[in-house]
Amino acid sequence: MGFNKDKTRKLLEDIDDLFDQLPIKMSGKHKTYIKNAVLGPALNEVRNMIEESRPPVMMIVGRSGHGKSSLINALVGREVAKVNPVVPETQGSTCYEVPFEEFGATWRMIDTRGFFDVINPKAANKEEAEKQLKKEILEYRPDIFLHVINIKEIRTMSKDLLVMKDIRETLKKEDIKIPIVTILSNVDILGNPRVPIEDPEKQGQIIQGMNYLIREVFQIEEPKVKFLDLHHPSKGYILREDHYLAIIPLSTYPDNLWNVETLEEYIGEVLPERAKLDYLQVKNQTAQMKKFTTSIIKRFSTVAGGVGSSPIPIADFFVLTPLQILMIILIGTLAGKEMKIETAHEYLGAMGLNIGAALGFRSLAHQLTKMIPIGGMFISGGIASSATFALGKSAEMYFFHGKVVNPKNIKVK
Ligand SMILES: Nc1nc2c(ncn2[C@@H]2O[C@H](COP(=O)(O)OP(=O)(O)O)[C@@H](O)[C@H]2O)c(=O)[nH]1
Ligand SMILES: [Mg+2]
Repeated sequence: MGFNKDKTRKLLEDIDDLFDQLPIKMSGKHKTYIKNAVLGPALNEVRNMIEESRPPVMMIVGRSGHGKSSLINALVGREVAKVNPVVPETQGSTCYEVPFEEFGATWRMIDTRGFFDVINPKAANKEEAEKQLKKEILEYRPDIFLHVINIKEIRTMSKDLLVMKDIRETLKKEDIKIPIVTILSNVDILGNPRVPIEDPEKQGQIIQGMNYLIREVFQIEEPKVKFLDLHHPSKGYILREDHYLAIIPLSTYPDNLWNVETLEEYIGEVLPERAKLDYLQVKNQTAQMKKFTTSIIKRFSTVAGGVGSSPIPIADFFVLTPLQILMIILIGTLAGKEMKIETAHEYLGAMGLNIGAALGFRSLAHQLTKMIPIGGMFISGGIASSATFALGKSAEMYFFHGKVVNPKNIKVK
């Protein structure tokens, strides 16, 4: 699974070779023209998507003992940061490079250990704290801040929250928009620890905690606040006018995890495009992944449409097949399949085509043309584009939802 960079390069080379091997009846000059006009842009698109993708960088701030390490472990799904029941004395940030080998992905988690602890709660050395944090921000360039606050202590944390608010505003002036999520940890031990988190009274306490923050600390009017989950207000708030500030209550206690998935989804939505691939592959979020798929299908159909509008009359649908095979494999990979030719085999087999196990790229191309509705003598841009679009949608239904729908039965607007 996953978009390993080496595998991607190899696949793109194979696709390029495939085009040269196809028995297309046209002169070398025309063939080169079509290759540059059709395959070139698609290969570049994929190359950019993969080459430019980079690990997401998440910076975790908050006082010692409030649950930073526990949060890192809950997000990553295994223990990477040491959880300390006793407040440690060491200071300074730790950057965890977290590999997910099975997905070919990496995350960068920065634990700003004890950073806020230098602020004396009585003396107002807010400035010093801000200066230090800004230095680290410039060093690590985080995509998101996760500010962890033990929900039981929110009433004494307004200084820390305002430091974050200030930092956010300074950055905004420089046109740097880094989302901040205020995490309210330890909701499981709010009130009576024995009572389940779903208990109405506990839910009420969670909501009270969030309301306190928006009213008293951030001083936001309630109409500007939206629920992250419409049916469960306790799962978190987000600022309606400014998508980049959210409050999410959590329990990261390993035996009693609660609401971590709301945070995971929110992160998936707000990360910059380049950092999304490494994040979403690990978190396997179908909704967000489908956005990638949608844009790939659109791009590839547009590129295919270029065939029909080329000055050379083309009677051969073969010219489109390398592009389409690549598209099928990409969609499969986004849905968690391996990035290799077998993924395209699997799809065509599911569509009822007789695909032998040992078939190579060329035979695959032959089979593929059987699925494409051919409209007339020459390929028009419209047909090339809509056939590619329908094929992409069909592959999406298959890989993401396990549905077998022939592209011929897909209506293209
Ligand atoms: N019950 C409960 N305990 C938590 C939660 N988050 C952290 N803890 C505990 O609080 C202590 C400090 O947590 P840790 O993650 O090391 O905090 P850090 O100092 O901010 O990194 C540990 O004993 C954790 O097990 C939570 O959501 N619920
Ligand atoms: Mg820690």
